[in-house]
Amino acid sequence: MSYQKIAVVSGASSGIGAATARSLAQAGHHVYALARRTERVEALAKEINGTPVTCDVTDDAAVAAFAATLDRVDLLVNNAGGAIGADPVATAEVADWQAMYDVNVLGTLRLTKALLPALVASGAGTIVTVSSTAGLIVYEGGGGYAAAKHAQTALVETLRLELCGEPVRVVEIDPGMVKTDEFALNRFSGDTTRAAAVYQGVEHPLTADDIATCITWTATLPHHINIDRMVVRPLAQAAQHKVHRV
Ligand code: 8X3
Repeated sequence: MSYQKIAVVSGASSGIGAATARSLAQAGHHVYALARRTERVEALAKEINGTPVTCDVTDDAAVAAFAATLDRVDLLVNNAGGAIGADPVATAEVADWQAMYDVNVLGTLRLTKALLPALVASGAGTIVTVSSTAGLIVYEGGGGYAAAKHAQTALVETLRLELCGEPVRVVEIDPGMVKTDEFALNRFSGDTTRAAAVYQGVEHPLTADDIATCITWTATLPHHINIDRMVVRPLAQAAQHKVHRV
């Protein structure tokens, strides 16, 4: 008997998370759209006929309470995360590093731990974690973000080893330059000039929809195919420091 697959997408209030929720719904999933901002996830869930979940992935109790409401889960997309600040190590704010570790790494850990029993029980589970090209390479001013993203990658790679033999595939998506409404703005505390400079002269930075397409593809392939790691950059970005600007 076929049934509608159940997906949980964190960080679904904007950007890649919201686009992924839409894309997975389009592909036939029932989506639990999870984020801190209730109004946003409610509007999105209404649009895609999904379920809104107000939940902060840095809150142990909130994640556990959410997991307890679910009967089954086929797909978890760990998307909640982001960068805070771009200070050099010499002047870095310890609190920014802690916050980035909490949401990117421990947020992934909390949700993954909480939903893993259900994902295993589904008999064909998938975990897609959105890390970053900053999980591959470092750059000046990106120390705290790169440290968190490298750690998130370490978590994912460890998990894949530990789940070998279980019916859960473990996928990592590493986006490069993606122009979303909030990523750069959050990083620079709402400074629109600094945020705009990130994408200055780049003809086609990736969009949230581009990454959602990649996530949905990896999650809808036949279940024996595990895309370990997908690095996705815009054509104009050959490497972290090699960006074509016009
Ligand atoms: C986003 C990519 O270059 O801002 O995760 O670190 S970058």
